[in-house]
Amino acid sequence: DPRSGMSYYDKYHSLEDIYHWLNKTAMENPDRIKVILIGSSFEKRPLYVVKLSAISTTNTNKKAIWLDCGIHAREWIAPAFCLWFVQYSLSFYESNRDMATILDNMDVYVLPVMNPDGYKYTWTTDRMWRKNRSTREDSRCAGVDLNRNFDANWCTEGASHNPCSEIFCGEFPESEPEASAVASFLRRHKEAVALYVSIHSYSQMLLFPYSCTRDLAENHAELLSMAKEAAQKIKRYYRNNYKYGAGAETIYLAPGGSDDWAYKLGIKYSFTFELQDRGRYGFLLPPSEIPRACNEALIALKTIALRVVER
Ligand code: ING
Ligand code: ZN
Repeated sequence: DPRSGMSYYDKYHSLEDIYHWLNKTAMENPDRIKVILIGSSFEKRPLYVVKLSAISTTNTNKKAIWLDCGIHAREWIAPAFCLWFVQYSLSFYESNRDMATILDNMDVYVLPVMNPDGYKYTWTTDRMWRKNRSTREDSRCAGVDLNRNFDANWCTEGASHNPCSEIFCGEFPESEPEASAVASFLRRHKEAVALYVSIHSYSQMLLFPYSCTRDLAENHAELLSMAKEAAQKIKRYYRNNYKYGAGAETIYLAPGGSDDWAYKLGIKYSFTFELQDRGRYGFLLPPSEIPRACNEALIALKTIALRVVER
């Protein structure tokens, strides 16, 4: 509705809308965007990744950023951020120095909806659904927690073997097609991918490995200083507080998460952002809060990406 004064990016969109947006955005920006099909979901929906690049590619062996959103179905602000980020990158490459520095040095792979079946289900049936929608013969409960399905201390304390649990880890690591598609893509591109970022909500935190153990990551001090700088910038520009730290000590023990797995694969800069809010609306963050929530995440991502470029 043009009278509302809101843009496409200030709203939540259905899965069909997002697929349409992706197609349209790719068609309108053939020199900047490539769409890559990395696999399909349990219900056979395509998993599309947007590869964002600078137009002039004089830099041959470029590094890359991986960004995924919507691993958990009900966290609607996450896909909204991925769309926001793609649009921002396309619009502000020319005018924003930081964005130019990042894109001149790194391509960005964006997976806007990692869990399309679950996302669809939150629009049609159960707004508070978290997992994917896979089924199994031995249980009437559907769904695996995709952020417990990766091979990082898989299904130890902080995950469950019970299919009815919200944190069900699945039959085995990467049993789910969505997790397997992401893991396979990252294994194929691990030489290039220098920064892994996964977007969740809610609780306003910038997390990094490990979540699957209380041990500290080998470059813990560096990850901590990056997350701290990002949190300080959010506070300075948006007057909002984000906690930061290793997952296990900052939020809870959670094995099988994607950021821990990516870290163990060798991607030494690996983060999970928990966007707004801190519980007032929780997963039901109103659309009016999308711009601010996305700008906060954007400033954190830019801060950390710049540090990775400059390292
Ligand atoms: N939080 C994450 C979850 O999967 C997390 C926290 C981060 C776990 C990193 C593992 C690794 O539980 C939400 N809100 O989903
Ligand atoms: Zn989540």
